[in-house]
Amino acid sequence: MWNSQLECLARTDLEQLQLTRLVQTVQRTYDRVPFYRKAFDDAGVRPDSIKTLADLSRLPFTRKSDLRDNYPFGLFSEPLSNVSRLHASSGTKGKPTVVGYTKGDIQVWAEVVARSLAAAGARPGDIIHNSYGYGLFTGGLGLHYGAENLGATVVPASGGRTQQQILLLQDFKARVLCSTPSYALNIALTLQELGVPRDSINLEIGIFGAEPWTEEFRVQIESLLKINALDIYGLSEVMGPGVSMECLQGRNGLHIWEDHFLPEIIDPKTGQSLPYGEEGELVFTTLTKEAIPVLRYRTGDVSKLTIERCPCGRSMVRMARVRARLDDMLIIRGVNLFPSEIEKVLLQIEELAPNYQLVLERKRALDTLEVQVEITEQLLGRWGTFDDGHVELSALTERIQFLFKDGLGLTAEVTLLKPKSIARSEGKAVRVIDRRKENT
Ligand code: DLL
Repeated sequence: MWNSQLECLARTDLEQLQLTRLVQTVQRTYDRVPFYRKAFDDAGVRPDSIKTLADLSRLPFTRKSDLRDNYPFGLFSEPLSNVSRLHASSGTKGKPTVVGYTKGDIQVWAEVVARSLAAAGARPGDIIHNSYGYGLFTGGLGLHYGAENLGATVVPASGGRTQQQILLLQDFKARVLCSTPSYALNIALTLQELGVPRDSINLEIGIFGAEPWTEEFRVQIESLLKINALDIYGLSEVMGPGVSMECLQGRNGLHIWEDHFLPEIIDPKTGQSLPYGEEGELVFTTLTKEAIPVLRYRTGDVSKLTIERCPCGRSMVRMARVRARLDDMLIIRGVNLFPSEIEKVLLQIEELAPNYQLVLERKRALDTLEVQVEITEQLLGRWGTFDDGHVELSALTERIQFLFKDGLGLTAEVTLLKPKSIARSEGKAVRVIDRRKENT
């Protein structure tokens, strides 16, 4: 354990620490950020009326749109002269959201990422191959500083140039791979295609996150790469990677580093806090952030919390693997579902590779879904050729459609593709292609 004193802190002491830090954060935001001052005044909440952790629920929420509306630096609580780094989200759905870090913030970040790496079984002296993108995305530098803090040797590979990354994995003998799960799959499939023997690489641990992935995906990656694959979570608005991490002993939920990030689960419709064990939207309040603290930030991520003891001995609450993002919910002919539910079905079918895409279209005011998925190299080898008239192709398509209907109540068109038809991920995978706007 990287910091057993804090990671195993008795709950009463932890809650006391959280309260002290919450009060400071509330006062800091009220005094320094006009947006928060107005939000407090509008809600009729005085900062000095926050006396217990339960008072948290009286504070107003912060949303991604608030960061965008105050673009770029409007929610900062420090002058830029004290901000030593900026990161931003990709901004594919509008203006990017910009976040800043003081030197102190970067130290805290390196601490929580070092804890996360150690929880996954990484050790000082390890070689850590970091394929998260470097740049405005928080993944690359976030893992980088944490790995250096741990005392590891980092290979700052970033995303892409997969064949070269494989050479580096073979020659430098990294024990730990940090990447998105979809990029890890890309590496695994490229290894197979190049005929690289598994024992020419030394990987034992994968630290995968930044996008939703299912337990079924984990099983596939673990068996392809012969490693332990563990889940790391985070978001730029709260810090970046290392807000929470699954531990090697428990492998069942991610410990939230609660001395820095105060979690809640709320009902996304009513905003009411939900008890442990109930699924809802994950909300975070930062407790130590200096440059851009956030109060009750609505992540849009669906999860639940548990306080049950973990075999690793850490006292910090765990969040369940993120099931989906609320805005990724699909509504197909009256059936509501998340892409991860489709992934679960697809990955149970041996003949299919874990490469898929969901294409949404609008035809005569109805939303339709086409599931495009690759068959495995092994199946192609058995079939010899791949053509539309292949009898087994239509039998397999029907079987998948039946499983969708039976398990999810979903009617979807299924298109089977040859291996390597879908562009391989180099960072966050693009799973959903929404053509509905083009059709209206
Ligand atoms: O993705 C930070 C990160 C980098 C996390 C590297 C883990 C590893 P953003 O680009 O701001 O930050 O995207 C944050 O990604 O709200 C989730 O929807 C999703 N996400 C992050 N980690 C996971 C995960 C980084 N382990 C958004 N499982 C979050 C599922 C995840 N979704």
